[in-house]
Amino acid sequence: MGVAPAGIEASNTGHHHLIVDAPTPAAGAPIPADANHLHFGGGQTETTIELAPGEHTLQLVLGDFLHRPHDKAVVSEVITITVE
Ligand SMILES: [Cu+2]
Repeated sequence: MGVAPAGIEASNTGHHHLIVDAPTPAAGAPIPADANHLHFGGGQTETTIELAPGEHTLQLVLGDFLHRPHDKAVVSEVITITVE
């Protein structure tokens, strides 16, 4: 898969979404945009975020030009981190 900005329709591309403390987004619907669902619609491939101390889960989900997970979702494992 390649990275393309949101709104750009090209096969086998998408943009990253970082899911924080939320379940894997459902297939076929746009990924919500809120504090738990961060969109990198500019095609960014890195970021810095600040989280409250404690345990958090993180997952990357690639979304298509309309922010929907691909048919056969391209997702990372869910990882758990502890912020001190
Ligand atoms: Cu998006």
